[in-house]
Amino acid sequence: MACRHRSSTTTLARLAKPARLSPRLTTQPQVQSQVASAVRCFSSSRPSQLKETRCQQGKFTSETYPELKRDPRYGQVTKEHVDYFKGLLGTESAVIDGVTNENATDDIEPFNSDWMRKYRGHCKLVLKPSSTEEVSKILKYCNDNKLAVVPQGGNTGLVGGSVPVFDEIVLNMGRMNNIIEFDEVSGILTVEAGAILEVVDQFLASKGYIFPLDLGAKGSCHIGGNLSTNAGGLRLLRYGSLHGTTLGIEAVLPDGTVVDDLCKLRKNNTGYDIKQLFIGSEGTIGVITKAVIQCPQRPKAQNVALFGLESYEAAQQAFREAKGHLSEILSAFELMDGSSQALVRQVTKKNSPLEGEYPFYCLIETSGSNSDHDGEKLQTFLEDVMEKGIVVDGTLAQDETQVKALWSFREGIPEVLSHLGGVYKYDVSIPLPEMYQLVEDTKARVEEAGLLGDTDEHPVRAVVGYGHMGDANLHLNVSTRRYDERVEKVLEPFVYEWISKRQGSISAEHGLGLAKKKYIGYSRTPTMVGLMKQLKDLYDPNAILNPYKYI
Ligand code: FAD
Ligand code: 2HG
Ligand code: ZN
Repeated sequence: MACRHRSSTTTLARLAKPARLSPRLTTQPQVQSQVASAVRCFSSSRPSQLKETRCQQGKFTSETYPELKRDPRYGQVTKEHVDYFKGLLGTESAVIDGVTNENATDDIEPFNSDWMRKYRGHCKLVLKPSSTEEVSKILKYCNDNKLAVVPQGGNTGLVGGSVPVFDEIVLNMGRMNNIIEFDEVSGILTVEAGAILEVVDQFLASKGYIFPLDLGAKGSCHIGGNLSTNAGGLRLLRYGSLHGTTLGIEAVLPDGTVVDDLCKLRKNNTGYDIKQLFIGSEGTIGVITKAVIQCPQRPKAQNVALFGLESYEAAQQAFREAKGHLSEILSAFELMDGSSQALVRQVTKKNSPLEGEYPFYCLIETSGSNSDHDGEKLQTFLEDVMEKGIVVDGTLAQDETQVKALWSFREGIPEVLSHLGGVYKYDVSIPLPEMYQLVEDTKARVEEAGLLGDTDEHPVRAVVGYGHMGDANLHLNVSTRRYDERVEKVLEPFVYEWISKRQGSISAEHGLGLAKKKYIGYSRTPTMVGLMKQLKDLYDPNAILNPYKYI
């Protein structure tokens, strides 16, 4: 796909120390006068393509966590129920029936297991509605018959929230994938919840707009899933959170009530902003069926640079300088540590884009409307950080292929780690000065416990840190050869206590799901948790939606 139209280029010849830039990629920033579609209009991490290489799906969640018991309040799904759903949804493909058909197990398995292959349910019935009316009828019937339901989007969630624990029905939104309306003047998009993020973004690209969220799972995740997790992603720094860019929502409550708040106004101060409750509630109070999103103009000029740095301190200085020099055109500031990059190189067999190896790397993206202006700003920034010795080595993408290549060293990390075995993931917000210390302290703890090593008897292969430094959001990933209870015990609640002591958040962007069910109290006061429970009881008095998860 042709993503970039090149016009003039400005060189980095004025750089004080151009020789320090890697010779493998050229020293000219990519600038262009017009970009018709996404600069990164690819999905480097299409989860569905990778499953074969990952660790085999093992235990059921109910075996891993024997303390979780099936709630006897819920009914068992029977043939009679299945007949009702088949009558309602009509086509065969809309109902995957493992209740009356024993041969359906293989078809149901992808809906039962999560992307990490860590959580696995016992669901026997998958429903795929094609309209809000069908969602409403399904939920009403389930509520009346006390059948538990797990709403599911692209199933790329990383906290075990998108798959059942026991025999909950999976309500998969994949058939509700229409782009309903787009206003080319205001940039306001109305879309069904099951539309895939990348597909929506490509549509917007054809209109000169961009979706305000971008993340590595874009080839699979749904807009409804993005809203339900309040996903943050790679450009939150620039476009803000979905709490700000979502103008309207349509959702169905567990009793079948359709909440139509498909507001297309930027300003609407008429009482409580109820739609915000659905954003980030992880399918526990309603099923999102449609959304209205304010989409920004697609940037005409985009540049990506990758730097090597000697310390975390230098990374912080580089961020400060980047904000100072690049301000409104800075669209991403990502951090990767040397260990994460070593694993990327090991698995992908790709050469580093820089000459040497560094303890830290930063990826910077700028997005603007005037290529000459952006090029100039970037050049001054680069000169500055190199002259000051903040950045030791750096490289600037020159064309779309290089842009993709540089991003792949960041976006590819989760995929590479999952290829190597199990991963204990901690997605946390910590004030920047102490952010990376968590990785070092965790590594020391795992080492002390004798769990980290190069040989097979050590369950832990590496402790790595990377993430959205521009948002003070760290991804601490403990890469293992296999999931091992001893590792989890060493990590939890240690990591959560560490974060709580620093007033951080135990879930920056992925949500709580099942993984952090027990730990919400490390980031929320009893009063806040109590208010959440009240809301849950109000919206879902029979607790049929996404049970056993954080609330
Ligand atoms: P699912 O995984 O299917 O569901 C997630 C949760 O939302 C579940 O609790 C589910 O019950 C609920 N849900 C889904 N759809 C609906 C609906 N229509 N109504 C109500 N509830 C619903 N996340 C980030 O924030 N930033 C990143 O940068 C990022 N990068 C990722 C990279 C990779 C390679 C992977 C695998 C994941 C990444 N994620 C990231 C996590 C994940 O992609 C996001 O959380 C995403 O928003 C989930 O969308 P989904 O459609 O896959 O939802
Ligand atoms: C990312 O930023 C995602 O790449 C995934 O949020 C992080 O896998 C993780 O821990
Ligand atoms: Zn992330």
